[in-house]
Amino acid sequence: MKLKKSIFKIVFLISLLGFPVLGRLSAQPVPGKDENIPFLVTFGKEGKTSWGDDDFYQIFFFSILKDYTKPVYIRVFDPDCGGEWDEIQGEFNTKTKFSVYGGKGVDPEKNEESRGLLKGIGVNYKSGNLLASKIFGNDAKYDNKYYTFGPFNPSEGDFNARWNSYMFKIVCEGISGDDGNLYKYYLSSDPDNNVPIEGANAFTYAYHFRMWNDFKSVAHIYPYIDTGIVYIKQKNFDWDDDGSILVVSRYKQGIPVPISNEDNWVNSNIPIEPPEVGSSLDFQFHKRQDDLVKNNNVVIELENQRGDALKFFSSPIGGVPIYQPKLGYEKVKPKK
Ligand SMILES: [Ca+2]
Ligand SMILES: [Ca+2]
Ligand SMILES: [Ca+2]
Repeated sequence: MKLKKSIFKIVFLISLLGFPVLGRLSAQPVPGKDENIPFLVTFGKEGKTSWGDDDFYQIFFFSILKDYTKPVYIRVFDPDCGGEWDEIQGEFNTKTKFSVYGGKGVDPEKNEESRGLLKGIGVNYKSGNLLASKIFGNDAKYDNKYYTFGPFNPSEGDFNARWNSYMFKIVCEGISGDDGNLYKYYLSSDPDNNVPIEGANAFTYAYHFRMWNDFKSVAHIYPYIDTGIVYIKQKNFDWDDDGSILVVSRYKQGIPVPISNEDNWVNSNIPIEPPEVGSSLDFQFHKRQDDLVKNNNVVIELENQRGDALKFFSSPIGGVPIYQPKLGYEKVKPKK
């Protein structure tokens, strides 16, 4: 038992240091295991954008390899807005709608609207066949618990040949009220437990998340750099001037990017080098060390030089990128 405990400790410490943990091809918790993000966040649409959600909805995609033919479930942790975890404004009066889509129109590589980034009248990010939907208010029945959507047959998804996978989409919308709903997802083969599905993954194009209320905590998100990318434009929203955001990769030791403060977007361009193509970047979110910024909600989006949005994968493609000094050297500029 003691040995087991120390092995666990070592693995845990290694994972904190950012080394890839082996045997982890199947992991569909959202946020992902390596991300160190406590929750996704979506506010009711009567909320203020200064609380950290720019558009009051969030879209995630799940991909399931073609060979997997058993039923799948999408489990939502703490789907209600009230009780534990959630961010109260006045009283809890927020209603949140979760909707699962499959079929034609879901695949965001074929249908740009499906990504949820285009704004304006007539834009439909709810494309595809609605497979299941439920509205949650302040309901103790679902507080600090999972609600399970499904079963879904993987072939009900939208097939994408490039990834050899069926795609599903889950949309979370804050349809009324002004509180922040904090929640998490898990793509599972079991309706009552979190059982990973081999070869599955999850991704989004606009990541809305909550930071830990902890000085030492570093959050990570992992965009994938596809072929043909020369530079990327990063956009971060409502970072509350909370420390620094660094970009790490096989080639970059840590490049700080300009950060947002309150209710604003800050953009900048980051060059991409050939050794970075076909791997993931590690966007690291380091909290400031003087005053603790509490309940920091933030939004991140990326696009390439052609204005095409990048995916953030919950399980980084190619694993967590580790800086390799032999490839080059770029010094971290410490902030403050
Ligand atoms: Ca409220
Ligand atoms: Ca919640
Ligand atoms: Ca914020």
